[in-house]
Amino acid sequence: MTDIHYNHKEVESKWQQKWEADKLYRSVIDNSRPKHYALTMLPYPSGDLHIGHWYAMTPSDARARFMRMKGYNVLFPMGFDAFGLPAENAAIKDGVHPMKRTFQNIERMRRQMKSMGAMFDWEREAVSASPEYYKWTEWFFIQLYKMGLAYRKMSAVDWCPHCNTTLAREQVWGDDRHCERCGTPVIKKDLDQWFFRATKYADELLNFDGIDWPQTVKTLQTNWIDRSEGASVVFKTEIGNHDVEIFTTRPDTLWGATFMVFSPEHPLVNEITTPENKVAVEEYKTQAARQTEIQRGAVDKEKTGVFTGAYAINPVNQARIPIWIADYVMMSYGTGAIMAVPAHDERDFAFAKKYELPIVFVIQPEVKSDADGAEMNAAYVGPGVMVNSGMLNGTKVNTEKGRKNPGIAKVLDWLAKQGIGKESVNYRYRDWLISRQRYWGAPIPMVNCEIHGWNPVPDDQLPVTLPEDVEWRPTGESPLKLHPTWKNTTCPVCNGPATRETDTMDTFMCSSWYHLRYLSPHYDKGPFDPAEYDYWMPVDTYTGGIEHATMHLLYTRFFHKALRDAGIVEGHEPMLQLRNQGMVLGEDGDKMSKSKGNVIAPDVLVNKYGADSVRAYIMFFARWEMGAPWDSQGIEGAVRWVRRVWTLFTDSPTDSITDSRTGTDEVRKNLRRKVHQTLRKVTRDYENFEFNTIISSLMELMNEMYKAREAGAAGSAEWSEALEIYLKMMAPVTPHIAEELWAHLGKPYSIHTQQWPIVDEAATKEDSIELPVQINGKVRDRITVPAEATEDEIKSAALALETVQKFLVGREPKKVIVASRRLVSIVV
Ligand code: ANZ
Repeated sequence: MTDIHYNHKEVESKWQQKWEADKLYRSVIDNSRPKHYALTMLPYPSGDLHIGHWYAMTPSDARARFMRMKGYNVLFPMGFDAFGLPAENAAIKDGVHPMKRTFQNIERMRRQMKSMGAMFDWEREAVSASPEYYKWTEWFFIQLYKMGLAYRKMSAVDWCPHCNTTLAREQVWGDDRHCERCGTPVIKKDLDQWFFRATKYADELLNFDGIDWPQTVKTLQTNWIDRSEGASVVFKTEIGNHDVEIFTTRPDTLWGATFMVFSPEHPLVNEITTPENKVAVEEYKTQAARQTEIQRGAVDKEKTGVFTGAYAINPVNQARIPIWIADYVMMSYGTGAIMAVPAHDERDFAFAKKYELPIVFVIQPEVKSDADGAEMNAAYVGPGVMVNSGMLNGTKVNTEKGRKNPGIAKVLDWLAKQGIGKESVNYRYRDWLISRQRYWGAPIPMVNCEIHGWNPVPDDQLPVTLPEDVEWRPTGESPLKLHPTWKNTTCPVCNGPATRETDTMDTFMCSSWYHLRYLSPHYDKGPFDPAEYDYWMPVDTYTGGIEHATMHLLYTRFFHKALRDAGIVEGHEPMLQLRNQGMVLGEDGDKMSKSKGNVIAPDVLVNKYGADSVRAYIMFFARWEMGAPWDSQGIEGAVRWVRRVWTLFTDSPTDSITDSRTGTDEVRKNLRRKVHQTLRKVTRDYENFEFNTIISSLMELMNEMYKAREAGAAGSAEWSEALEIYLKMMAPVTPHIAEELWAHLGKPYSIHTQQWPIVDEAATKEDSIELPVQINGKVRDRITVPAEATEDEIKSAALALETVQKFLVGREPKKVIVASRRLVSIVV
């Protein structure tokens, strides 16, 4: 086996088979060891594992292996997020059943994943499209329904005309609002839909206490939820006396509201519009519907709108103000109607200027004494004093939001006392739209009866399984609806004829709880085995892409909180620590895509270089959280490292011999120092997910070991220790070759169950230290002193320097300071 040439194919397949046969990566409850649940995002079974999967998974695997060697009982599971549109779109295109395609793809990808040599515990594999999984997805839906967290509502939804389905807000991308999956521009459509009341948890989701998540993800979620404090105030229409509620962040400007603007979709528009304005209003509504919200909301967009002919009464001063409709007011935010304060809001200002509406100044800057609406050429948005505001004149307002602003707090109290308005918080965050008009998803387990309305399917009838005999037609209706019999059932209340919900669930529902299914993927008395839950949860480290920040990573937090309130899970958060990897780009620096022809296929690389080299290169070529363009030349460096390690180990004496051939004391001591210094650094790097510097440290140590061997160190105890520590440090990165060389050293199988070596701090100490010497704050020289030198010894060594003597010219220095043994500072 001490081949000169390293045969990666033979070595890797040999160990993969042995590890599998020995169940080396099987994770079971073990109360004698601390547990570590390492979770990495599960793939969609697209059919081929791409380099991005490797980039996400193999460093996560290395980290999990490191934790295992550190003494943790590690759970590192893998599965497939197997429902979803692509399989169904493909079925429509070429007729292959999504179930067949999906399970074939899984088969293939599982094989590819095994080639990574990762420590996945395949006995815990969970596949969201299997009935034993989606039974519990359905069951969870019912639990949320029973808690009042699932409800049905008619609403205008985002609709992809190509995929023929509704999309959640998160699945609508870009300024042009296109479908996340197929790129088609999204339109609005009215449909009866199921929602989860995620907004109930909006405030709690803004709280990240107790979890170690990247600031970027926390910021993205915070901005996504977009909490905004203000007031809701009711205006009355002059005719019809309708209540119109508005949301404003500036209740202090109420006296400056000189008109109202309704969203063109506002339900009162038809009623209040006077006959002579009907035509113009209808025309305007039609053209507004053609635009996206982003286009409509752009600050610099030319403001347009039409007068409805109706008026409202401003409740603070009884002013009669006109009601307009304009597309810059969105039905999806606040109440869909605003009070317009042109003097202090830029959009309202532009609108008032264009349509010659009055501008009333109500916040006076403290410095600039006289300003008048008519002369303003921009809205004033700064701090100041309330004027033209009746009783509240003189109130100072700063630019803080909500109650934190004493002026606004005063206004809010006044409004409440007068019964005009109340404090209110508004979120951009919406309830989660669950319904999809598709086949390949978990059925929504609800039944509708003419007498008893909607009721959940009884537990003993779960899962509601998908029928296999369906027809593929892109009709906009789910094939479940077109199926001749599937939807017919009986009412759980009266047993009379009833129909099933034919929509399926958003696949993000399946991935919101997969970490729980891994605990016991075949358990049938509940979604998970409570004993497994108690031992393994919560997830200790979660790794995956940041692109999920406002989707999966937010859904799963909401879902956990809902399950907590249902008494199903414990704790406030499902995943304690999150780390995001960056992206591997094509060699051209662009995102990899088939159409650009810049896709790197891991299978080809594994075949050519071996999994260990691919893993090592992936960890080496970029800071993990940053990512970088792929570099086909660069991988040769990793390959060379692996080969040189092989040679170093197979081409050196391994037995301890204690004669003159083992190098000088100096050589052996230096080797040991370097080994333990590297170990300290590498340990820290594994802990911090700094994979690239692990590899560079190992490369550096290897060079030192070659030098030490030249100097005769091979065969010494220090040499043996170096070999052993070296293999342990590389084992998480390159598990196969490490196992092979471990066996070559005659050590007991398996290296992956060995304890992580402990740093001998004493051995890491340098013999001497070098310090810069400053004179009057400027570095003028350096000194080298023995590592154990005292402060006084360092001082006299510094003062003895020729450079220092020149500066002193015979005088005594004013001050000599040795700053934490790092720097000598002399003041002359
Ligand atoms: C009067 C006012 C005066 C406002 C002023 C601002 C400045 P954020 O911070 O994003 O929550 N608004 C409310 N609903 C709207 C809708 N559906 N479409 C477009 N605009 C809407 O913004 C809240 C502010 O945005 C609200 O406060 C309202 O304008 C506007 F000097 O009310 B404001």
